[in-house]
Amino acid sequence: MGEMFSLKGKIALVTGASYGIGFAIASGLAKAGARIVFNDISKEFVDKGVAAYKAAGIDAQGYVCDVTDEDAVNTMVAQIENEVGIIDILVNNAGIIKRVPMCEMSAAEFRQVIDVDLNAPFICAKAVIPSMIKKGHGKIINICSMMSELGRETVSAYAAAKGGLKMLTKNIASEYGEQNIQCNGLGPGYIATPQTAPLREKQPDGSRHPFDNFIIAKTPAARWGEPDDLTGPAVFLASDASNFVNGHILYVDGGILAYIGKQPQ
Ligand code: NAP
Ligand code: GCO
Repeated sequence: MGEMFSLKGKIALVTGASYGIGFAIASGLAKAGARIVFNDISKEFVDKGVAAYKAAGIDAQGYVCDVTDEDAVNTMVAQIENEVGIIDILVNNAGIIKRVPMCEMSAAEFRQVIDVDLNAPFICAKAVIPSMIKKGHGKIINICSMMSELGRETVSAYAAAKGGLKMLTKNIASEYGEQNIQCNGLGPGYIATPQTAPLREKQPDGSRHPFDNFIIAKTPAARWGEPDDLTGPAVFLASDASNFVNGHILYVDGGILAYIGKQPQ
């Protein structure tokens, strides 16, 4: 059974993985035997990431690359194939969010979120699929969201992107399943990372942020997720254990999507 979850001999590219969810997922894939390559948008963060992986006992290779830049992504993938080998596993993790009421959000801001959270996964998947086909297998994992299923105030661009990412996942699964490429989504709930730090900030009186209390009430597990909560599901979707799972969004949300929420006391 262990072999089924082994990633020995596999090369995994995790985008935007200097820290946060990407770092945790990459670390989990490494523990399962994968060779890790990752990118970030700045050399400073790539260098910090390489040091952090090293401190965790992981020999990760970092590349500076803006995932919205198709030429840069194609150059990075060619460099990885030349220096490390063909990418077996792609995790489209890099992402941004802008929390702005829709009617106050500029079209440029909306487009920027769509560019990173939806166009970039398309660009990165398109860059790795040809070699996966030649190799005879591939795994693509798109990091979706609660906002792939639900809306909320101020996150219109992000929800549109993550909803689109759910359908891009299903479409890649449909178009390349015959070439033994499985494309699935991982849908984290509310996870404690820099991206959600503003939603968890202590109030001036030392009390919890109202949104923090809201999420605790909406989550059966009554806690925020940790990035490490995602590593097991990620290894499953990256391994042979999921070879007949395709086009599925695996929500790792502590039960948020199943729960109406705790009745206010
Ligand atoms: P994060 O802490 O903000 O980290 C995002 C990472 O993506 C950073 O390393 C960032 O690099 C990188 N990035 C952003 N734009 C990029 C670009 N154009 N090119 C390359 N790298 C880029 O976010 P996170 O919480 O770890 O989230 C990671 C993924 O999970 C995102 O797709 C997010 O939407 C999704 N997600 C998060 C949660 C949550 O509750 N945290 C829940 C569901 C889904 P820089 O720091 O250099 O900009
Ligand atoms: C927000 C949060 C969420 C999480 C995540 C939930 O402002 O609502 O940032 O969007 O990041 O996507 O799954």
